[in-house]
This record gives sequence, structure tokens and C-alpha cells, in this order.
Amino acid sequence: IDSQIPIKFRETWKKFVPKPFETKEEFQKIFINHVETTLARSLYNCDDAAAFEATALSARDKLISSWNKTQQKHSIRDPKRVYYLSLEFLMGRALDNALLNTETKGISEEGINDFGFRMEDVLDQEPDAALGNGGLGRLAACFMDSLTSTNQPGWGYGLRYQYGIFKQKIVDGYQVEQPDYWLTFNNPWEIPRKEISVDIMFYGYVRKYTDEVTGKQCKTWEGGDLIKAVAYDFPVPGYGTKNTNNLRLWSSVPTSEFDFQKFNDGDYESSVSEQQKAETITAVLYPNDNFYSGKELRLKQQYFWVTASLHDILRRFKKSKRPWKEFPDQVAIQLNDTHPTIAIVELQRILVDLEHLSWDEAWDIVTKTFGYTNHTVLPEALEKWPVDLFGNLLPRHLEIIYDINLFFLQKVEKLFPNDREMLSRVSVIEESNPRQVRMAYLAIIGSHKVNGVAELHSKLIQTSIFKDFVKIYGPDKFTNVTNGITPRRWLNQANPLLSKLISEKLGGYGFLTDLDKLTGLKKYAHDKEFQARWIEIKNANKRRLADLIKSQTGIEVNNEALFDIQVKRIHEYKRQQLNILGVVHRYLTLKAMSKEERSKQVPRVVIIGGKSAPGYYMAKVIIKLVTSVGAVVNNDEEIGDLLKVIFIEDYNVSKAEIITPASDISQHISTAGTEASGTSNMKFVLNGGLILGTVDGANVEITREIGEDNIFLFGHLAEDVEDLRHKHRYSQFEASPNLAKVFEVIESGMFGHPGIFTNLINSIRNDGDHYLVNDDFQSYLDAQDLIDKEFVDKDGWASKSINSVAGMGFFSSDRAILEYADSIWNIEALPVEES
Ligand code: OX2
Repeated sequence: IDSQIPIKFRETWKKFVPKPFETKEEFQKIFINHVETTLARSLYNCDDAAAFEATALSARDKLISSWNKTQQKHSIRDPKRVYYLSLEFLMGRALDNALLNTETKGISEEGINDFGFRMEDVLDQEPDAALGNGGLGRLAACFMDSLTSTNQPGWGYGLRYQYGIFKQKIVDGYQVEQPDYWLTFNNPWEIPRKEISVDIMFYGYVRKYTDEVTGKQCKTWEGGDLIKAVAYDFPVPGYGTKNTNNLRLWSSVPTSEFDFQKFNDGDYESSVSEQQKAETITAVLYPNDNFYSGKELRLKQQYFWVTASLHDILRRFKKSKRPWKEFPDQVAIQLNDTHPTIAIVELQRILVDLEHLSWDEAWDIVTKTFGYTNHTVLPEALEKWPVDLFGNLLPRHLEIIYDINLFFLQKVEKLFPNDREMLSRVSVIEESNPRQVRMAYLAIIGSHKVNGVAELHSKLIQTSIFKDFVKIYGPDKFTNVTNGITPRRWLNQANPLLSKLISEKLGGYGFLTDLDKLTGLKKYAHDKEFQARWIEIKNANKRRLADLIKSQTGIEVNNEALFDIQVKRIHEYKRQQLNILGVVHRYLTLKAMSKEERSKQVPRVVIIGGKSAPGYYMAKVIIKLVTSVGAVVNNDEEIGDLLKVIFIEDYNVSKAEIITPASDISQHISTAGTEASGTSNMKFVLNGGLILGTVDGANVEITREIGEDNIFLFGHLAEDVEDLRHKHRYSQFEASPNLAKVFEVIESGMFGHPGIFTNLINSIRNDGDHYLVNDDFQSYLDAQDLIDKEFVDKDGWASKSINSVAGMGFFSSDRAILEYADSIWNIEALPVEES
């Protein structure tokens, strides 16, 4: 690249190229420059919001300089790259992370202090980038951090929703949704690339023609509506590296701004309607977690995003002038769940219809390029698009799917000649009414590797939902990559006190890039002085959460109490209902005690937070039960500090950063076999909290890594679940005695009109108790009792906590990314050296 530009131009350019700030003074100069010129303000009207923007722009300048170097290096060396396709990136706030990752938080904090600003207030100005629902989106965000921090050449591709996940308000104890328009103010992190745009077609028809040169029969898709995708880039900083990767999010705009015909005819309103229609596509994130809702607009989002991204990837590949068969040597594409599965079909279409490769050549390239990550076995979350809806929106793609399916079924028939049932079981087209396209099957057929996200989950998919495919392809196509979390955000940023203490003991912050180093803490697990500092930090973090609770709810909680936290999306399978029914049991138990007995009990603060999908009735009832129990318990003077029940409104990433370091116990209590992995379990333990959990998802591996003495497990195992559900169907419900009492008081109206909770109770008592609340209830209470007993022994608890943190090295998302890089993507690190 260099050699094309005359040396004298290059030298003049280099002389003036902005240098990223290294000192406080350099930071201050850039900061003021942004306030005075970019923001057109001055010392006299620079408020916290302006200070945030100027600090962010200064940090961005630094990132862009390393971003440029990284992209330049990648262009020159042209390594194999990975593209992570995810409909969700739950990034949260970026400023603190950018300053910490570039190790400039200290100087910038001093820098703004000199102008009278406090870093805390400035950081608090930033809205969360909440472009995701829960674990799946947050995983993608952690992966972006780890891709850069481990110097992998990798980009993320997603959608730039104008509205992220809704804001949750609690009104009269119920969830109410409000739109999250996060772009009200300038977004200092995004770089609009209006010049990078792709026209995308929907609807239309398929036309057959004969190629004039080859005489071959060809097909082409034409005549549809066009919508334009424009790129917005977000630099992704890494820790301890000069690399900066890119997250490219697409936004939809109309191809022709205006219908002049209509305008001239005097129909002004509908002349702009095209514009509105186009902008709808990326307007809003679908607010469902682990639930498929089958809306056409969602399919449009998927195709829009996947096509724009593929177009971009192919453009980059074509620059290298390599032959098509080398595509999989240069490009790996990872499908984050089935949401981007149409990419498989779109790449096949481009190679066959537009590049005129043969079907087999094209299919070979496609299947070597894609990898598919499955995140759930829940049937209600598996995507199946009605054939008619699909064929109307994407007619050529449906034809290609039929062909992919035909060739696949022919292969299956050869392998299992006498098994007709197998054919209908594995067909991409489900012969139901209406007929549906099974996206997970398409993803498996079009990928070279399929992975689950924790060991138990990966085993389960191979023996349940994808069992037939293991027979067809053999076991090697299926693998496991256990999820991870970034220790930069979830330890260093969220818990600076603990991070500092650990760095003192381990001789520096090396653990942030090599989390296995935490094992070095083991030898301090019984060191009294270390334990005391460890406990003091936990208390400080509990006070920070107590302040948040006070400011949100007005309730003062006792810091000495055991903080028992369950924060995650509200879902029946995650069993917040088990938690709150357990709380009611605790309340009844306390009420039945004498004053003297009561004085011996361990005080508890039960903290529950999370959003329900707006249309998920039962989840909303669960929220109402939590807030109703809180309203009674929190105002019972006899109980006082012994029990408080707090619902945290609008749980999000930035609140998680305050909540996670403050737990004594956190709950991860899904019905065994339903939670694929969970990632907040990892975050809580990394911050020294213990877990109350079921034998599910990554809890299993956490137990193995930290030792079973350091975790409170309860409940039935995944292998029991099917039998229990079967039993429920054919025998009379028998409530566990403690649960029966809890139902009784709820039905007596203790927590408000019992009619509100009838359906929730019925789902357990009369409708088969699908999530085994009753079966696990007593075992749950027993585990809670044990926790109360053990919490009294402060030193014992501290040593469990220290030993747990020491064992968490495995759960770094760096480890997960390196596993993907090595066993699925076949890519290598490419660090940009210091210049
Ligand atoms: C979530 C899973 O429910 C959770 O167990 C997992 O930790 C997370 O993905 C990241 O892998 N939507 N969200 C998930 O799966 C789906 C589908």
C-alpha cells in the first residue's frame, strides 16, 4: 500500500498525524480541543454531559489511531479472518472500558479533575448500548473484547437498532415497558460510514434464463423492493494490546429518498412513506430471550443484516484476487445461534447465481466457511419459518433451501436406506400445517462445526435435538466450547478494589490476560489478614449496592445481612418462581418463631432483577409476585432487617457491574437441562460470591473447577427430568408440605388478590409442573438452610470465596475465543507491534 504514494507526501503526512495521548497534559489538550471545536462549547457551559462526550471523543481518537494501524496491518498481511454474526451485542457502556483497556483511566481522571469534574459523574452520563436481550448478546460483547485482547483478526457484524431493549418500569408492582431510544444525544463511539452501503432486495420473483456464453440454464432473482444498508463502525479496544478491532452495525435507509412522482401529484405524505418503511427494519430490537415469535419483520432484519455483512466480506475477499476455492482459507463465519442461518443460503446463491460456480463447488465453499453455535434446547426458542412467508419474502432462497434439502436427504437415504422416518425427522422442511423451514437443521447441514456452550449442553444436543445428525455426520462435527466472560469488564472494571488486591498478591495485573494465574490465590485462602481484606472489599461492594437500592426503592438494607441475588431475564425455566416461593416459606418460618429464636437467624436481603418479554404473561405474574411479597415483608415490623425482598428495576449491564461484586450468594437454579450455560454464574463467582445452583449449564464445570465444597447444589438431575414430567402426566399432584403451606397463604390473599396468582400456582399444581418446582422445592429449602448455617462462619466463608475465585481461570472468554480460533476457525493471532 505504502509504495503507491510518493515518499514526500508520506513524510509530510507522518509529521502531522495525530499522536494518541500518553500524558495527562496531552489528554487535557485533546479534551479541551473537543469541547471548544467538536462540541462548540467552552469552560462556561461544559457540563457533565459535555465532559463525557469530550472524554469519550478523546478516548476514541486514541482507539482510532490503533484501529487504523490494525486494519492497515490486516490489509497488508491479509490473514484468515473470523466474522462473528450476531443479531445482538449487549455492549453496555464503553467509556470506562476503553480507558481501562488502554490503561489511560488514571491520567484522564486526573485530567478532568483539574477542570472540576468527577470521573464517576462523567461515566454516569453514558447510556448503555443495550442492543441485546440477555446472555446471548452479552456473550457476543465479551467475545468482541477477547477477540481484540488476544489479537485475533476478527470483526463483529450486527444491526444498529435505534431502540435497544426496552426500559423496565415497575408500576403498581407490574412491569411496564418504555422505549429505549439510546441515540438521543450524539454517540461518540460510532463512525458513520455512509459511503459503505449495500442495496438489499426483498420480495420479487425468480426468472430462468440461458447463459449466452455457456448455454447453461441459470436463475436470477429480480423485481423486488430495494432498501439500503449503511455501515456504522464501533472500535473495539483490547487490553494490553495495540490492536483495535471493528464492530460493524448496519442501519437501514431508503434507496430513493423520495417519490417525486407522488410529490408532484401533491401527495406529500405518501411520498415520504418509502423512507419510513425502510427505516423500520433496523428500528427496534425484538425483546424476546429464548423465544421465537415468527414475525416477518424479524426475518427481514435477519436477511438485511446477513446480506449486507456477506457483501462486505466478499468485497474484502475479492480485493485479494484469489480464486473462490480459497475463500474458506481466508474467511471463517460464526453463526451466533440460528438467527443468521440465511447466510448459508445467501452465500450459495451468490456463488451459483451471480458468480456462476457449479452447485457442488459452491456448496463445498459454503460448508467449509460456516460454524454454528447452538445456545438452547428449549423447543419454543427454535426458529421455524413458515414456508409461505419465507418464499414470499425470499423466493430464490426458498428454492435453494429445497435443493440443499434434496441433496441432503439423498445422502441420508443412502446411509440409512430403510429408515423412512429418519428422512422426515431430519428434513429441513417440517411437513406440518403450515409447513415450516427448520433453521437449526439448515445451520447444521451448512456448517462444518456445530457447538454447544457448556459441556452438559453440548452433550444434551447430541443426544436429544440433534441426535439424528450425529448419526448422519458422525460425532466429530459436534463439539463443545464452554462460554466465558471477560475479566476486564467483570473483574477489573466492575470490582476495582478486588482487582487491586489480587494484583498486589500476584505481582501485577497479568491475571487480566491470563486468568489461570488466579490459582496463585489458593495459598492465601486461610490467611487471616488476607481474609479480612477480602471481606472488607465484599462489604464495600455491598454498601455500593445498598446505595443503589436506597436510591431506587427508598429501602434501607442491612449490610451485615446475607445478600442473596438472582438477576437475569425472567423466565419460567430460570425459576424465579422457585426463589420467591422459597422467600414466602422463609417469611412464614420467621413469623412462626419466638422473638428469641428469631434473634438467632441470619438476616437476608433477597434481590431479584430482570426483564420479562413484553408478551410473556407468566413471567410478568412472577414479577408481580416478587413485588407483592416485598410489599408485605418489607413493611412487617416484626421481621425488620431479618428479611428484605428487593426487586431491582430495569436490570442492565451497567447495573450488573454494581450488583455482581456484591453477592454473598447468587442463584442459578434453572430446571436441570434447560439453561445451556449461563454466564452470570461465572461473573458472580469471579467476584467472590458463592452459588446456589442446580446441576445445569456451566454450573457443572464451575463445580469441577472450584471444588464441590464451594458451591451449594440441589435438585434433580437432567437425566431425571423426562421421567418426572412423564410421572406428572399420569399421577395426582402431591405438593411438598412446605410448598402446600406457601400456596395456602398466597391463596388466602396474604400478598394481595389471590386471583392474580392463580395461573402461576396452577402451572405447578394442575398443569404438569413442567419446570419441576414442586419436585425440587424441599431440596432447595434444605440448600438454603445449609447456606444460613455456613454463612455464620465468616472465616470459613471467606476461604470458600477465595478458593472459588482461585479456580475461575477457565472461565475467561479469552480461553473460549482461543478454543474457537484453534478448533473451529483455524485463525491465528496477528498483533500490531508497538511503533
Ligand atoms: C442464552 C442461553 O439461555 C444461556 O444459557 C447462555 O449462557 C447464553 O445464551 C450464551 O450462550 N437465547 N439466549 C440464550 O440462548 C438463546 C437462544
